[in-house]
Amino acid sequence: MKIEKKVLVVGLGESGLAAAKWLVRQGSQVTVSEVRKKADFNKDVVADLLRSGVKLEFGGHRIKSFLESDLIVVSPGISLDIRPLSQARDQGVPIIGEIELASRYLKTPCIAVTGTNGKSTVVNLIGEMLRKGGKRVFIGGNIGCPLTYYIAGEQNADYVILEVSSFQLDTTQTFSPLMSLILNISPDHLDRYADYTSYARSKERIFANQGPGQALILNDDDPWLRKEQPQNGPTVYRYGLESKPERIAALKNGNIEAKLPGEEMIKFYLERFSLPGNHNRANLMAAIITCLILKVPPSAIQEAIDHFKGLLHRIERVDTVRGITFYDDSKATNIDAAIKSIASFSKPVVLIAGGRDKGSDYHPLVEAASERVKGAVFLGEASGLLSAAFGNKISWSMANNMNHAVSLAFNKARKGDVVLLAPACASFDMFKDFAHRGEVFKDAVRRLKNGVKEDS
Ligand code: UMA
Repeated sequence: MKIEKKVLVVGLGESGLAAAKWLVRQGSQVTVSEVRKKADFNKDVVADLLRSGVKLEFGGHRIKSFLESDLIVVSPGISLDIRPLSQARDQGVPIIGEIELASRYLKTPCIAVTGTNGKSTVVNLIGEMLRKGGKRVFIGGNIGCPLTYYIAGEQNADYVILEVSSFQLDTTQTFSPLMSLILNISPDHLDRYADYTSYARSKERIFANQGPGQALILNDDDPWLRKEQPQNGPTVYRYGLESKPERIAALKNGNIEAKLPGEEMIKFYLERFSLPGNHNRANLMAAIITCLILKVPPSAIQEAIDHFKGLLHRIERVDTVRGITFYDDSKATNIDAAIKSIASFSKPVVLIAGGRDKGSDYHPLVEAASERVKGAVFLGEASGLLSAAFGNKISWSMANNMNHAVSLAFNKARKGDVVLLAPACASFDMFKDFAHRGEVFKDAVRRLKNGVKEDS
């Protein structure tokens, strides 16, 4: 495939760096445009890029560079509405993302997973099932490793399993995975999208270029996804908690039963499945269907179910202090994830929430909290919005930092209770990312434990 001559890479994060390095090796004239200053970047990375021939423009976007390019590769975290991009678009300069760029050169069959919540868990579940079935996999995309790093190598996996965000899907044009999965669509990133419908439409782009012979796997319990009927497109497979004729998989007596059309029903046992909540059982169904379609032996799938360890910062048990157990669900960065997180516990919960608001409506969280949440601690930029939404429904306090939040939550809890960090917000107001927030939370729990004399 022909590679464009003058390419502008916008943003020098993970995806921009990967794209710039690969493009320059293919012979493109690459310029990187980045709002931050040169001093904010690792010296070796900058020197390496300059040595390879990449031109670097730091400290702001120069419109001229955008207008003079043959192609713009924009990073997912950058709004497509910034002026230089809209001007370039108006002048007909093609704008794509790193996933679109890399997928044009991808030779390995691709399984793409999107959804508001659960993407990383499902990507890893599918990865484990395929590995247990003897296949080699590459896992990447929004989960952290840009797809470009894979196409830059030998491309020697049997399957590429890609986590794709709505931001990444906004800049796809020809991306057409062998299998695509949409796990759920609940309001998120409403600071970037006009409304929920635009956000949901962005998720639907995952199957926009799929056709016969390709698969689309949908959570039938999700009201938006239930209505999805692609015309002349991929084969659709639906799953949900309750058994229904149109569903390929459902729960039955605490286990999962799955039956592909024309094949025998297969039962998967969940006694050893370590992830809590029905939302994780639904996530598991999505992974099971994917692997059954790929003819992974059911015994390998069951083995992966039995041994799958949850991911960090996703309802991760941290420790127990004086009979109060702390859980880190820092990855619950939106309302729906926080609601599902709370619903995973049968014990009384003290909730720690807050962070950077994403234009969310917090009232559904208040409603869900009324059943199990006995107290709350709010933190970060959104704490005012949260306290206004919660009003006098439950007792809440405001914290200045994570140590303070953990100690306030500990004081509100009693033996047998759970303290849950499920922020319902982004982390970028106080932390580098959700993982950093989770680590700071775990550290605060450790400090608390060290400072508290345990009952004998
Ligand atoms: N920048 C500009 N101009 C702007 C705004 C930003 O130049 O107007 C620069 C920033 O200064 C920064 C760079 O752009 O240097 C950042 O680009 P980016 O935010 O796209 O970050 P990357 O490091 O490229 O990471 C992206 C994904 N980030 C986002 O979508 C926000 C990562 O997902 C992903 O792992 C990575 O590509 C590899 O594919 C993270 C994420 O938070 C985990 N995703 C969101 C989520 O899961 O909710 C969607």
